[in-house]
Amino acid sequence: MKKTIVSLAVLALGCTTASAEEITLRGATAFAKGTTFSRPFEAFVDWVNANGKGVVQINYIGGPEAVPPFELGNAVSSGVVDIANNTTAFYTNLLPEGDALHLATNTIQDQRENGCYELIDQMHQEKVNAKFLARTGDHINFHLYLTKPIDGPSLSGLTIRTTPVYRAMFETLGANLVRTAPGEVYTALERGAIDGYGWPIQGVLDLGWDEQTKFRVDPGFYQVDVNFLVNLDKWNSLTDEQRAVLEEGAQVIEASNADNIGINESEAAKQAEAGIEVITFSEADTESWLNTAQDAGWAAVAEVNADAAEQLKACLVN
Ligand code: 173
Repeated sequence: MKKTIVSLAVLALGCTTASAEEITLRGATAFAKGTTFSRPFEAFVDWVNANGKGVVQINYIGGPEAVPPFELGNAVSSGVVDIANNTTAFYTNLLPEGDALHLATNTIQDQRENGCYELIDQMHQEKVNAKFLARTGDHINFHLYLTKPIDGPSLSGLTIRTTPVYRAMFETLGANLVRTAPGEVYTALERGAIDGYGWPIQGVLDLGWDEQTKFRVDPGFYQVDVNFLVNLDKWNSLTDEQRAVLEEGAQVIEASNADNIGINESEAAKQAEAGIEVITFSEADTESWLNTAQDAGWAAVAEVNADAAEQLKACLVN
């Protein structure tokens, strides 16, 4: 009898939550609104707002003008924003081992299949107080862009704008580093305060940096991770139906990561049209460029958390 009452109560409770009112999440992005690395998130917001009517909606409050990029991790962790579009490089204060994510050579679809997604989600839940909902940016490499030419991997004597993505590699190659948010790059170039900067293959023209950029070093290295994070307390308070909308939308957007392969090509063509020349090295120097990227990147993660580095490498690199 007691058992029946308890199950009825559980059922009743289930019904109440299932028919809960529509919830609106506050969303923010670390990148300027309408630019390359905000676009997948904006497509996600549109998808949720179209498919989640009566269930879950997102109020997109904005980009760096609303929350500074390096503060957005704290904002989603504390619940100041409910859902954030952010890259691990901007929240290393909370998850230093997150630097491993851009060292991935496989895709988020592979990571969902091989268990890496759960591991990454768990790390985010424990250290960022956030649900790791989605990863965008697969297939997009990072590059070094310069205002003056170089003829080999040495960056000695150059001052380069960095984020944690490029720090270990560029430091190993001898550069002087200045860490800035993307919003400060244009002015730093204009003033001659930097000789170059790290940035992905996409987005340079979007930000108008082509006006101040003369060279791009090929090949690119690493792989962009721009992630959707949901405050964990908020996530835990959602109904199954609300979560299902967000998870379905996340996977729809992740499927479109494949489009990046074509977009990369058209971005490279646009850079060439804008007068950005490509610098390539000898075969041996190219190999050392790429090896330094990988080795310095993983060594930096291992220094922070050797166990995490080992576990992540096993499922991010194949
Ligand atoms: O260079 C950066 O600001 C950076 O780290 C980054 C990460 C992901 C996408 C674009 C830029």
